[in-house]
Amino acid sequence: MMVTNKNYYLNRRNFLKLGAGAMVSSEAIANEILKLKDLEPSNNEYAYNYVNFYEFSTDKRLCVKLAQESKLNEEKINIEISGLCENPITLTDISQFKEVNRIYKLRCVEAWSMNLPWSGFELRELINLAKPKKEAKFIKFTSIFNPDIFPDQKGYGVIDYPYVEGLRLDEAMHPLTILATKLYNEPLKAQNGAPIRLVVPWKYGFKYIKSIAKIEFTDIQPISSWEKYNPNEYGFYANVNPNVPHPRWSQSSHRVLGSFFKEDTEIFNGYGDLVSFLYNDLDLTKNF
Ligand SMILES: Nc1nc2c(c(=O)[nH]1)N[C@H]1C(S)=C(S)[C@@H](COP(=O)(O)O)O[C@H]1N2
Ligand SMILES: [Mo]
Repeated sequence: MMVTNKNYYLNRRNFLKLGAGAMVSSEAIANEILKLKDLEPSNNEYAYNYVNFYEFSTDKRLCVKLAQESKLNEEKINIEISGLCENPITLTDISQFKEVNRIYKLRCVEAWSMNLPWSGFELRELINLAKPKKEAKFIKFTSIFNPDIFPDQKGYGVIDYPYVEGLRLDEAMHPLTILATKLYNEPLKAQNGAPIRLVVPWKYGFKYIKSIAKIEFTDIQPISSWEKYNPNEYGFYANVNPNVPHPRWSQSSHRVLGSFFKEDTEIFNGYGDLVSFLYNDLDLTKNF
């Protein structure tokens, strides 16, 4: 069965209040987001075995084996939150945040997708706790750096480590953006970014930074690992966009893992009704 994204529709008027930052917990948005649950999760064999985690390996299956045998399994949540905020903290206890369960479509830049049932909490809860200063415009995320855990961090890696990602503060405050600690109702497996990782469903999968160790509020746009690796191929925004091809392949359609069929790729991965207001002033062709 092919899953479509037509399961939700947004009351735009109520949502725009969110854009203005006034009503962050609008009931209308909460209801729309709850409807996302109508998406049917892919068979979990894909999420568990078809994995991108370069710190272990570029080979999708080998990195699963290496992750399962690694010391990453012993890591507890420990995120240093710093930079331009009033309340820098080390986050170890997430019980203070409301647990949310979200089934989202993940669209990888490599042109495949799967539907994943995440549990975690909205990133904006953590941001509100940290109290960003006025000058803070971006959030920079950094993965764990530990060569005893990650073989590709010994010597020269395939990409520069630690893995870094970033969001604009308003993207990070969006209620669709979550930090996930569980997948398929189980604590994140090592290969999926234990103990805690980012999920931003309207962006390509490489934004979903795994095994987060650090979160910083900044006034300048962070340079993400893939952007640094090749800025012509991987931009900062990484919004799913069928109209902007990757220099080496089309992004107009993708393979749905577990299905024989290809599916047309939708702008913002089908979440445009909920997020397009964030980009009214942006040329999406230049800011890909
Ligand atoms: N630290 C880190 N995070 C990462 C990656 C990585 O190599 N290292 N790969 C990214 C890519 S390209 C994708 S598609 C998703 C894949 O997440 P999954 O393997 O849990 O499905 O994680 C992203 N997060
Ligand atoms: Mo990816």
